[in-house]
Amino acid sequence: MKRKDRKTAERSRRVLVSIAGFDPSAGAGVLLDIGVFRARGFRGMAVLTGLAVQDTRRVHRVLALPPRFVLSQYRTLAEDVPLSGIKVGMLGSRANLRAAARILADASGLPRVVDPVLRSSSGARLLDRDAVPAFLPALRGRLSVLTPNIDEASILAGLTIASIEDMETAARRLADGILAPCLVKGGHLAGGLVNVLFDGARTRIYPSPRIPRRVHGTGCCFSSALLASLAGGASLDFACRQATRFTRDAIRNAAAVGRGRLLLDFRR
Ligand code: PXL
Repeated sequence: MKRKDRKTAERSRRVLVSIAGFDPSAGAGVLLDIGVFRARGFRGMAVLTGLAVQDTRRVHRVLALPPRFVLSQYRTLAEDVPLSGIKVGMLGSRANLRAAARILADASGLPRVVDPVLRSSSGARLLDRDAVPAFLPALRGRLSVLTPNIDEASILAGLTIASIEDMETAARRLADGILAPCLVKGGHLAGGLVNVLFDGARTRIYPSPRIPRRVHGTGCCFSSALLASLAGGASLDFACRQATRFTRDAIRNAAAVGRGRLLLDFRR
């Protein structure tokens, strides 16, 4: 077997797990995450935190699963399968935030990307209100990188974000709060699109052309692609560059499948 083929075969046996919600349209949540892991050469598995009633237009309802069930799904899987990285997305409830904190502490040797999902693109609440103030303290010291969008960064850091400088301030504040790097995704800011990373020492900026298309799932896509790069051995800087590009391409390839938002697509 050629060296490149052997490397591909080795990677496809490696497993990344998404701890997140179920979107039946596969536009976001664990189905999308597994698609990204696959496109980046990894096998994907999932631990469900909740279920949505959802189409491409909006989220109609969300049901959070019991935290013991979430923990049990993870621990059963992790005892059997060697995992190469963890991504946390929608959690639904404060109890599931605590469950995720325990899972992340158990997996301290692995790359762990946390996407602090608060609302869907259509505005539905995906984390109970009482869990929001508990979010940073619960995960402090238990992750490799946090990936909020502008709205999430603004709520979690407690400031209004209207510029790239504000994004930097929020990234710093959040990084201090969780004791890990923070990348603020700029997709929802007017003007040019940039992602802003504060890695604990310095700020880095990742520009990307804005593609004016009504999509959803870009947050899930970015955080999953970031995890795949980190699990593949990339530096945080290079992983952020790769994930920015991967997400841009997924938006470019997005297709109108239902009557609502476009669904992302990936090329291998
Ligand atoms: O895009 C955020 C998100 C995450 N997870 C699930 C979702 C959504 C948005 O709709 O449904 C399950």
